[in-house]
Amino acid sequence: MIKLYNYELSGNCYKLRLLMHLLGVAYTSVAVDFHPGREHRSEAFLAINPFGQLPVIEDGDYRLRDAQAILVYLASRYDETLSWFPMDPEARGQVVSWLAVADDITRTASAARLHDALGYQLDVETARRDTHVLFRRIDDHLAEAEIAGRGWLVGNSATIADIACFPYVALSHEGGIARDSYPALRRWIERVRRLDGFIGMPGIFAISL
Ligand SMILES: N[C@@H](CCC(=O)N[C@@H](CS)C(=O)NCC(=O)O)C(=O)O
Repeated sequence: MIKLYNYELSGNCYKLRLLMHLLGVAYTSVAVDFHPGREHRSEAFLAINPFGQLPVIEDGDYRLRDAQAILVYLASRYDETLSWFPMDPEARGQVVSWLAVADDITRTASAARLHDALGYQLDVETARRDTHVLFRRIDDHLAEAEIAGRGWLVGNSATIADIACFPYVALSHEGGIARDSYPALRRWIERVRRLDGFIGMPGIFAISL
């Protein structure tokens, strides 16, 4: 069974829990005391991931770090529908371009949240300003997609691009970043929350249908 090195409040860990639920993939969690214990910097954890970051998974003898890489792995290995990481070369390229945006969202919106929620010392104003630049671009992209009759970052159905970008967008208020000016972004959040098999996390609540 897959083993996830996990911190419940981490959006990067949550995106993996979410995809595994959506795919119906069983997993066990190993709790890592990210805060306040800083266990991700312990010698024992650095032996698992020398980059000192969560998340990490182990699937049998195979170990993989980096949330976006793990989404690619999980979809490629366990998605029988081939829809979460589509095979079409153009769609696949677009999905990967959004996985890179997900990392930008971690560097900005997640940083602001770490500042506000966990007291990290960092330049929160810059993090918030850069988040708004990203949110404006994502909102514009989603608004254009809606006009073309689509509701997702890539194509006509949800992909790992949506799962990768979703958590820290939906948690942005915890970093003092309002989403009032981004109506298409807000509608997209609701669509993700309505996915069959969706689970929430603290700060992101599942809709009871
Ligand atoms: N690109 C990495 C970023 C992961 C990341 O920033 N993880 C956070 C927890 S959510 C972390 O471990 N931060 C500690 C650090 O970077 O020192 C990924 O997507 O997995």
